[in-house]
Amino acid sequence: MDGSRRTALITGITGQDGGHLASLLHEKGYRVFGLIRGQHNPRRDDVERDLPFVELLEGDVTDPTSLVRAVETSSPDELYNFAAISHVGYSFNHPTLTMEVTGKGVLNVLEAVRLSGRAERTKIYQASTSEMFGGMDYSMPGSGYNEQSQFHPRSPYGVAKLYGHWIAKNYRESYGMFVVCGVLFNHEGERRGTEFVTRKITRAVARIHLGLQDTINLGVLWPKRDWGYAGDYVRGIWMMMQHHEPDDFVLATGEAHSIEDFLATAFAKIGVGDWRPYVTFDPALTRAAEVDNLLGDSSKAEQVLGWRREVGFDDLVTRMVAHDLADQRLRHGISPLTPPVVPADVTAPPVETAPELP
Ligand code: G4F
Repeated sequence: MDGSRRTALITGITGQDGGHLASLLHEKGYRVFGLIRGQHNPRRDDVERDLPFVELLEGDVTDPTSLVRAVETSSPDELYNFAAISHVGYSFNHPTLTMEVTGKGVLNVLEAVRLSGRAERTKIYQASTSEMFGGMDYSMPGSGYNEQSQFHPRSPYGVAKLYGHWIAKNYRESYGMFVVCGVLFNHEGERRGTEFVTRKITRAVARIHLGLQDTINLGVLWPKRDWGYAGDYVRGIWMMMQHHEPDDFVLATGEAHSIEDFLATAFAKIGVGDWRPYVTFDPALTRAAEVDNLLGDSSKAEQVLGWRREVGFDDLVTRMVAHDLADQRLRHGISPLTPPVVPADVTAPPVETAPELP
C-alpha cells in the first residue's frame, strides 16, 4: 500500500453522513474503514452494495474493547464519530439508551484513541448538533445560532449530544488531542432515513403522485428548521479536519423554513398546489418538548475554512422528490410513461427526472 495514503475510520457508517463521507474520502484516495454494529446488521448488505470500497469492522460505541480493536486494526489518521441514536422522538422513549450511545459513546471513542497510543496521531471529528441550542426564542440571536450561542437542549438526544460535545472539547483541552466539533444544522438528501420528516414527506409525495398512497400522517407542522444538503455539509466536515488546528464550527444555510413550507414546496413539485387534503395529524408523532425554531449562522466556517453551501432549499426539495419518484417507480415497476394518478392543479412543472448530481 502507498505509505502516503491516508486512512479514515467512520463510526455510524450505515447512516446518511457515513455514506456521503465514505464516498467523498474514497474519491480523495483514502483507505476507508467503517464500524458496523451487531451480529447480523440488516444494513450491512446496503453498505456492501453501495460502498464496496469500505472495509467493515465489527464494533459498537457502547463497547470500549471493540473500539480499541477497531482503532488498532485501522490505525486511522482521521476518525469520524457519527455513531448515535439520532432520532429526537425516539430519544424521548429511550433516554437511557440514548445517553449510553449518543453521550457516553463519545467518551468511549476518545478513550479508545488515547489508550491505543494514538492521541497524537489520530484526528477526531465529533458530530455535534444544532439540537443542543434548543430553539428557544430568548436564546436565538437574530442572525441565528453561532459558535458562541447559549445551549438549551430540549430532548434526551440534545442533552446526550451536549455531553458528547463537552467531553470532546475536554479531551482537546486536557490532552491536546486534535478533536473537532461540527455543530451541524439539519441536513437532508436522498440518503436521509424515512423516519425524518423531510424524507418522510418526499417519499410520500412521490407515492401519492404514483397512486401508491393516499395521505401522510405527520405531527406538528409549525416548527422551523435550517435545512441544508448533506453532501455540502460532509464536505464542510472534511474541511474542518484539514484545518491546521482543531476547533468548533457551525454549518447551516442561514435560512429557516417551517414543515408547512417544506410540504408546500414538495407538493408543488408534483403539480399539487393545496397539500392540506393529503396530510393528516397524528398526535403520537408529537414530542414531549418541541424545538420551535432553528436558524444557523455559519460565518465562521465560511471565513476560516472557505466553506459554502451549494444546494439551496428549493433545489434540496427538488432533488429529494426527484429521487423518490425514480426510486418508487423502480421498486414498483412503474414505467416513466405511465401517467400519474394525482393530477396537477397548479402551474409548477412536475419533477420526473433526477437532477444531475454535483
Ligand atoms: O426530521 P426531524 O425528526 O428532525 P429533528 O428533530 O430536527 O432532528 C434532526 O436534526 C437535528 C439537527 O438539528 C439532528 F441532530 C438530529 O439527529 C436529526 O437529524 O423533525 C423535524 C421537525 C420536528 O419539529 C418534528 O416534531 O419535524 C416535526 N415532525 C412533524 N411530523 C416530524 C413529523 N418529525 C418526524 N421525524 N416525523 C414526523 O412525522
